[in-house]
Amino acid sequence: MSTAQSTKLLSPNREHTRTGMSKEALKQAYIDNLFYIQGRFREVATSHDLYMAAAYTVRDRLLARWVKSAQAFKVNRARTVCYLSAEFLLGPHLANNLVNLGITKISQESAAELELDFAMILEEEEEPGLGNGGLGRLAACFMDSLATQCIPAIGYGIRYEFGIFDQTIENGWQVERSDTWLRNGNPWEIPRPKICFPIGFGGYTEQYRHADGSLRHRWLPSLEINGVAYDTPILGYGVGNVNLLRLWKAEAPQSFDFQAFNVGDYYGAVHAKIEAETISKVLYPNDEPEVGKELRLKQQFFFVSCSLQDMIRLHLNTVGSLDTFANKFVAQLNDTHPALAVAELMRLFIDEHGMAWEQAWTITRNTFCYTNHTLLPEALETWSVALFERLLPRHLEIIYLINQDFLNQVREKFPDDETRVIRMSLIAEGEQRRVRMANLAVVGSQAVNGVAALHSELVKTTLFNDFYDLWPEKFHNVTNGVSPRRFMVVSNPRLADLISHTCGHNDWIRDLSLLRHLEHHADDVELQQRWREVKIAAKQDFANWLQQQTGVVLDPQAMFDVQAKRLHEYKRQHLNILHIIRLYQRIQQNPNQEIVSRAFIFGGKAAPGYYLAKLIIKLINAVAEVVNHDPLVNGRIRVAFMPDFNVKNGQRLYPAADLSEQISLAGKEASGTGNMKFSLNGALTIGTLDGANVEIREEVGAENFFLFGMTAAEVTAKQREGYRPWELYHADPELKADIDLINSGHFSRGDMVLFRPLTDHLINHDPFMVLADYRAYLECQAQVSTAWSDAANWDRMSILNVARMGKFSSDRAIVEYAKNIWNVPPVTVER
Ligand code: GPK
Repeated sequence: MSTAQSTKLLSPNREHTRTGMSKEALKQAYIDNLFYIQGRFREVATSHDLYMAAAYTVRDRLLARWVKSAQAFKVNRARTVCYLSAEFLLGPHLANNLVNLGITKISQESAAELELDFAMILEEEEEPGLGNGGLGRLAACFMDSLATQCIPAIGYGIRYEFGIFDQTIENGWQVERSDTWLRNGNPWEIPRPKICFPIGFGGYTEQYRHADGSLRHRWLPSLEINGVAYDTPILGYGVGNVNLLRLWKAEAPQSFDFQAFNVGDYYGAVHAKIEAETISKVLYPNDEPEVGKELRLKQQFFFVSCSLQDMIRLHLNTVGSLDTFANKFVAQLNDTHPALAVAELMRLFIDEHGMAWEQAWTITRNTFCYTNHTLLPEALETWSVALFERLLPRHLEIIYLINQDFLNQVREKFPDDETRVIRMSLIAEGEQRRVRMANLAVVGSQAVNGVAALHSELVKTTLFNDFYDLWPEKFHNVTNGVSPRRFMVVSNPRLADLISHTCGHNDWIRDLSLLRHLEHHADDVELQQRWREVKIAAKQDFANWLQQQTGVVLDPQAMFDVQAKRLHEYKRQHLNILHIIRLYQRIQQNPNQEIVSRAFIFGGKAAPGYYLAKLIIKLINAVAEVVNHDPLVNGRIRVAFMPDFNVKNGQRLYPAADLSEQISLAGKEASGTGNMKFSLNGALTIGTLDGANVEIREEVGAENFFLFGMTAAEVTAKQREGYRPWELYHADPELKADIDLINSGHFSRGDMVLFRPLTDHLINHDPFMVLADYRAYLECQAQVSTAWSDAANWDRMSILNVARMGKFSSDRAIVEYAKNIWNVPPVTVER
């Protein structure tokens, strides 16, 4: 665009550039923003400047709706959901906001007229990676659906300065690099320096006589820091509703260094300031196992206290009394990370607002609901009483009091059952006494839910069986879902267009059950053909990107067999590798056999301290190195590890998959959500009866799902009778040959010890029963290959699969929460 053109665009008679949705208004706004916010004209603008101008253009349009929403919620005194989560794995905002505003097409046209590279501008955005995996991404999908379903909501979390690390692969190993997502600024957030709360740590508690004559407790912390709000608007799809994501940043108070400064310890004072600010510095990068670090507990208390103080402020602003707090708010605890909220709300009510214990407890219990996301024992949070006492002395007192009342209730209902009391206590006794956060969350909540039908059953019958005996009505299931906006419309526009064209409308984007209509067309040869073209095009796009990232070349005609998720033994990426090694050995033995060409694609990060998970990444890359260069294989199988699997790269991958690997040991994956993302993009699933796989299979039909492996009940039975993996290793010659080939150094340039920690562990312990499911997995994979060979039928299955996946929209999940758990009605905001 020439300077003359920009001048022409600056005409006085134009639609309002802050809110206008016409092409002219958008173009005008873009030029203005480039000029007035970035201080650039086109000829000298960097690609980042061009992105920022686009982001601000979109943000203005969000803000108009946001203010309107805030007004509507205030006037209506709307009941509001507060989603408390230590993680929000949002992914890039720009493309999603364009879709939700309904201006993707017109923006593309505007960009073209301004001679801008639209795709390059979208590519420029650095995603906020404020989460690890499924749990954090679920929170982000829920924010999208809350707004889309017009449910007034605030997401509360932490504004980590460094999100999940960036992963690179060097010499086959994972290398972590810090995620500096804020270095170029974040156009989507608005700092609110005046929304700021003091957060205490340490010190002691005492009783005192309050001015009103009552005897009260108070906490005198030894350290106080501030939490400052940073707000991001979250717009719903095709509605006027905008909700608020409010993330807290830790700052030292102004007065912080005053005393130290006066005695001359300026350096020490600055150091203390830095210390305070470390609280929101970095996300802990481990997915399920808890690290139990002091800073992590500080983070949890920090964001919980900020959020509750904010909720109290908001309520007192409009109502003036806390008696109705639980009518105004319902607070969802996303796992136990925010479970301290139970004790903190009690403290705020009692110590700060003079409420009586009984009333405070009733309101607290009516406020909270808790979602459990895992049964893995190593992931269940406990904190040592000693640490608790040092950091949060008043909260420990309150937890003891809650526990006393609670255990009396247990004794009343189950007399003479002290072992039950010991199991249910909020405190685990033993050499080192510990606070059980899950028990605190259950006791302090009115509703507890699991995230898939199987998981919720196991929650009732195993993990929280004692609590289920006491309060059966408290337990619910809400099967997870994913956002069809982000994981279909934004990430796979070709498929979205084909679906809309076939259905004759795009209403399915807000009511995913309407995908059913595709069933009528599953046998339509023309649709099958176009379906296939869409898939091939997505595979080609992905292959191009992957080649540029890794040098590995994939053939889009090959089956893309994909496993992308956090690296964890329970997810069994190593089972997948054993299958690849088996195919490789079969080719070595019989090079001329007919085999189905497959590209095995892996993606996922390992927790930096999880040695075996990192060794599995190394093994994948080692196998890739050999297989990809073997002349006998001759390209018929390819193995690739895509680096840095995050939301942005996931969006490239989901549309390209033919086969989705969901092969966790039954009973271990609470739900899974990647399974839904792949399936909604037309991949067929090979999977165990675990998590939401069970329901996916129910929906798409057993004949369209490749099932293998033990059931959760069989797993338990086998563990009970004694599992002996070494017997399986010796009994199955192919299994033995696969493991032995790893140990021979074949994939490690003769190094025979490199992978021993992994193979020894499999043979001698195998906690996730890889060997037990190995044979069934191979047989199932053979069925997959047979099915693939009938291309038309595969396409038909793929269409049916998508047609029947409507249940797995996060919109459905949010409507269930709103009706069955939260009791929150929608409030529609005019567009
Ligand atoms: C569960 F406990 C946890 C955790 O710390 N992090 C995490 O991502 C996942 N999860 C489960 O592993 C998935 O099965 C589930 O779909 C997801 O949470 C969302 O519920």
